[in-house]
Amino acid sequence: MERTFLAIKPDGVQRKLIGDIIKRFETKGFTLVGLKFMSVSRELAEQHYDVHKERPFFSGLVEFITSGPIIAMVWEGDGVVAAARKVIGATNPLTAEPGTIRGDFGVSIGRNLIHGSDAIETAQREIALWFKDEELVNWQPTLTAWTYE
Ligand code: DAT
Ligand code: MG
Repeated sequence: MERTFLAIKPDGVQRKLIGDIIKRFETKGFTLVGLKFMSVSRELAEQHYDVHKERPFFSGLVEFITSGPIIAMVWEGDGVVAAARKVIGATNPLTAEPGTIRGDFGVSIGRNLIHGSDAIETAQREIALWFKDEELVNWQPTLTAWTYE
């Protein structure tokens, strides 16, 4: 079963949007398999954003993600990587569609509330970076048959 890594960034936590954000993935039909409320070390932040290390906004990204607690999560389901990106919306909240998390709750690109893996291989790398195997829970919700045909 496909899995993706999602993280509610410090702005989402500070603005008390944790419940609203998680609810969208639950009601969509995806399954939570890992969750932790945590501070992010500079080292972990730099590894997570390694792909952006040459970009001018890299240091700002690292500063921001380490500026307050975050919620790190792994979600599971058919097509969850691409579907979660759609639920999240475009990188810039100003152009993100209404109905998406960023479109409904954000304005600035540097305060876009949530991270989501952009591809299956990225998800595998990010899940391994953020979670130990024993922190992930293998389970099947009893309602699965009412969500999956
Ligand atoms: P996404 O988070 O939609 O996957 P990304 O991986 O391209 O977007 O960039 C990672 C984060 O970096 C993004 O959530 C916000 C920030 N960012 C991206 N482009 C930026 C830009 N042009 N100026 C400032 N911050 C930017
Ligand atoms: Mg990205």
